[in-house]
Amino acid sequence: MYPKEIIEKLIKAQKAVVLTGAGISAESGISTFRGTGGQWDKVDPMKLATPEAFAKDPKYVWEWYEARRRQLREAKPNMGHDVIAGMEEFFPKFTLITQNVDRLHQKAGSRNPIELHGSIWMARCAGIPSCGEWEDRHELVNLPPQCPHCGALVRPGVVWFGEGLPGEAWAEAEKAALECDVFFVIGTSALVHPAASLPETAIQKGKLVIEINPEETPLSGLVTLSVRSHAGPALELLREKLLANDSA
Ligand code: BJW
Ligand code: ZN
Repeated sequence: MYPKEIIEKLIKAQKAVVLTGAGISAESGISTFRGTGGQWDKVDPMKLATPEAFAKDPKYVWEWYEARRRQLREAKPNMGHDVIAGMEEFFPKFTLITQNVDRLHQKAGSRNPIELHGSIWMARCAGIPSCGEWEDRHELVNLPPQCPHCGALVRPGVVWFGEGLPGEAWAEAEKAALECDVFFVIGTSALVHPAASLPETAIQKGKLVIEINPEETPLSGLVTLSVRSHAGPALELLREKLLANDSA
């Protein structure tokens, strides 16, 4: 699965970046968005993951996120999350970038992941214009609450289609992609931009790019190594190989 020369390069790498998508949480029982069994087989993303959808039917959108929060409260990180958390100790400089809003990386012990698409555990004022109020949202409530500051509705603190990514998070992610020695892209269909442009940048810059995904993606033919496997077992094997070689 991992050629010897790749392992040797990884042992020497100083700066590593990991970009994750919904597939990393699949082994924790959380559905991905696209593909068979994905959430968007059952529901239309344009009726749920856009500001227009929330404006039209805030209750419907809120209930979908509430159902996901309910499921996530019980979810546990899996082997993939654990190995990625351990990479912080292995590589001298390590940056975790995630598109996921579930915070399972943090539950596994990753210290400071860059959340490109926000967090389902945050909420913010949906007023037009917004008063800018943000809040932690762990308590489950069936209806979108009102902003304590201005009285407008509160919306999930995630990034929907057509919305810009958090500026600081994006700048940090781009910088990490430009400066890294190795870029891992794990469990993402690589269809959603601008997140998918990060591995594309790393590829263009001639970095070592390793994809882990049981399915082919638009990146598969372009990366240095495409590991066609589920993230948990592939990352567990990688950890074994790195630790064995590191102490050899
Ligand atoms: C496993 C596995 C296992 C299974 N192990 N793997 C350039 C070109 C075309 C379009 C655009 C473009 N630039 C911008 C756009 C528009 C749009 C976009 O990208 N659209 C495309 C889909 C066509 N992008 C945006 O709108 C973004 N904003 C933006 O560009 O702002 C600038 C702007 C502003 C104003 C006007 C114009 C521009 C924002 C994107 C926000 C995405 N939000 C969502 C919802 C978040 C909230 C929520 O969770 O509800 O983010 S959409 C959804 O997709 C979610 C994800 O983070 C994101 C990515 O999905 P991901 O993680 O890749 O999951 P899947 O399901 O797609 O794939 C799972 C993978 O796992 C699969 O490959 C499986 O094989 C694999 N897998 N089991 C490992 N065990
Ligand atoms: Zn407000």
